[in-house]
Amino acid sequence: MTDYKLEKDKKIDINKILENLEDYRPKRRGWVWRTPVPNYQMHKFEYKDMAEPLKNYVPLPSAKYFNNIDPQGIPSITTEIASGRFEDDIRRMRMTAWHGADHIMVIRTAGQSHFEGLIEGTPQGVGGVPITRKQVRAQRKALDLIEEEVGRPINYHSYISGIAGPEIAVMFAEEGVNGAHQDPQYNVLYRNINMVRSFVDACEAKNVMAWAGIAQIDGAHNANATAREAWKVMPELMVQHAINTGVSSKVGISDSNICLSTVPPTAPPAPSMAIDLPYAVALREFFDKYRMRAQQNTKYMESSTREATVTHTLNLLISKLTSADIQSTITPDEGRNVPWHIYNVEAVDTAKQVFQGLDGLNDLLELKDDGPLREKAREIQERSVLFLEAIIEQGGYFQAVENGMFVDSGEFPERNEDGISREINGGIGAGSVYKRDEDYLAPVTAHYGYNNVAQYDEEAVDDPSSLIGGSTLEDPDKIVYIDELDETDNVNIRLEESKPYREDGQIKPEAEWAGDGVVLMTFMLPESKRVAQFTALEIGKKMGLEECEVINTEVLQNAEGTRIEMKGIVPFAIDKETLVIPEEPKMLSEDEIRADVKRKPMLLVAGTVGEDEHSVGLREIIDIKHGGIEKYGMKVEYLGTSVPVEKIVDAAIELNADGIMASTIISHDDIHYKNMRRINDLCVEKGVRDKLVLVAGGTQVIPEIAVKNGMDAGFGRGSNGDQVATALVEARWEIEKRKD
Ligand code: Z97
Repeated sequence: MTDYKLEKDKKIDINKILENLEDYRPKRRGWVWRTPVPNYQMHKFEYKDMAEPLKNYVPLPSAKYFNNIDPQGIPSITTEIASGRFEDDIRRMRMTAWHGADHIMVIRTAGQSHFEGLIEGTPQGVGGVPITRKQVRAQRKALDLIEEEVGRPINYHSYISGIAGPEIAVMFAEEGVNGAHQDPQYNVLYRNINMVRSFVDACEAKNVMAWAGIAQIDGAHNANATAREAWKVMPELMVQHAINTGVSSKVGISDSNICLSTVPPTAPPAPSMAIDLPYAVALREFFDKYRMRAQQNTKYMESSTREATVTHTLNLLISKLTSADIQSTITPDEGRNVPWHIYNVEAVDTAKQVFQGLDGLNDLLELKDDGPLREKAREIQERSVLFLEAIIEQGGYFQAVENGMFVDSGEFPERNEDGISREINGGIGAGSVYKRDEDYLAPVTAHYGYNNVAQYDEEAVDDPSSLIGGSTLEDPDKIVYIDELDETDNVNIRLEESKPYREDGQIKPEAEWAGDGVVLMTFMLPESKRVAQFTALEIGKKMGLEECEVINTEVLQNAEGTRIEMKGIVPFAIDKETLVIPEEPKMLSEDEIRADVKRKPMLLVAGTVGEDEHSVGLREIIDIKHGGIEKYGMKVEYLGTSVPVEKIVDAAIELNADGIMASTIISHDDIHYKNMRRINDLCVEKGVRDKLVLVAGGTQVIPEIAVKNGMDAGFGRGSNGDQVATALVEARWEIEKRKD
């Protein structure tokens, strides 16, 4: 445990996370599902499919119209975070948790599957994070704090794959990891690890996972991403799911912790719903006891976030219709391979938004019981049964892999003969599996298979680790904690370098690492694609950006224009100390303004004054269509343009108005301020200044100078109706106070 607590307006302190890490023990073990709250009442709505809400959160932008509620759907929401520096990822975890993520998946550094054992320390990774005890412990500790802050358990996840799978499983059980990919077929097909070794290791690893309550996700999504035509592997995917599910179940993982990693096999412009929905239905029917982790299709994901988000949304509709249990989000920019903070948050928001919007859908619609949906689902199921039979005919799984049955791009039973083939006695770790001797004894917990404990102590048969007074699973003090092994590649060195941006008030833009300076720009160039790309780079250079790279190009029309997204690095930092930040204007809420107008109607006289014909700004402030003050029930007598100052004051007196709203754009010879002064002076002369609220606006108006010239409030460029309404109500309160 730790005394350190997060404060919502303060950054998480990575130094505090690293402090006394050697003594840190995780708060809990095992996967936690969200708690559904049927018929949940929030704001003015009754939700059908929502889980318990968060204590601290960032709602969607439009939540401001709905009392800032942030309903949380029932599926857990996954975000994949791994920039290569685990310390920076911790801040991203906190940001995504506030947006609704409760399944944080850490992608591993390239090639960790081929590491013979555990890695130690905190080296920087490539395309992911090196998974080590120190890194896992630090992130779990941070998540223990973050889950307390948001008020919901957060599941932490990485991979139990590769040649060191069982060692990683034990480390994950010791460190409180809650979910993991574990699928021996991944080792075999994608990492060329020997198949016998992989299945033996899987039994050991899954047994440890069962003990620790770690949810297991399979690796079938990789077939989808690898096959040339991903929709054709549907029958095989069902078989891959079945094989892994079968092993997990036999080893003892509970049904509710066995999750299938499913991916809709197509994306537009394919007619995706007609193919993907029957597939999801077929899966649900075959594997109804188990959980579905629905992952976005990455095979057909390019660098357009817009396109990726639409595919994601279609995928989410399938998740909703088939009740997925975990919704993965990836980052919608997976196609660019730029794992940025903003994209993780965006993707989590997309999933959250869709589940909010689709609440109650399954009460409104029903999937048809006949027609193409069922026919197609049935066909996929039949093809998968044929696939399974073909495996058995060939002599079993190992033989079928050797024969290249898997990841063939033909739709079974058609074959393209381009599947991945591995030899039974080949691959990494071949020949490393031995039958245990008769007197084999391992005094450890959650160990799979033959263990002759009885030869030593009959009483210890069900608890072999009692022979040594408990293994590391019972007695974490027995864990050997290694801090750092590499003096040049570790978190302390990186933290020293990024200190100015974390602790010393130097502010730089950030995409993934503290102080990386990366910015993203979107613009249109009225040129063809290649001309636009090279022009963009020149523009970046002239703007003073470094290492510019065009990361997305979309043609608007061959000759007329191209949409460019470019990243670059800002080479300077801004010192926080030098910033002059005016106090934030306080705004009344819509309800407060409405209540005051209801209490006492408000009438205003308005016009552009002097010789000024520019009425657009004033109309924006008045008209309900543009969010003007009319929407609060305020009445406005609009006198038009170029209204003489005397006329506007006389009209206010005659109508017994509450105030005057004067607008001027022209600022030559300070005429805008002179008009304000004259309005004020006339009101004083006529004895009404203490009865009328006076406000003035215009693009050149500086609020403080307007007040100096006799106004109650002034409004410059970018002001809106809400601000003016707030000022009017508050100024009228002042008048009433003075009268009392
Ligand atoms: C996901 N979007 O959801 P190494 N084991 C399995 C995997 O799928 C992966 C690894 C291990 C994806 C993430 C791809 N998956 C990216 C079943 C990777 C990675 O690279 O072999 O050391 O481990 O998982």
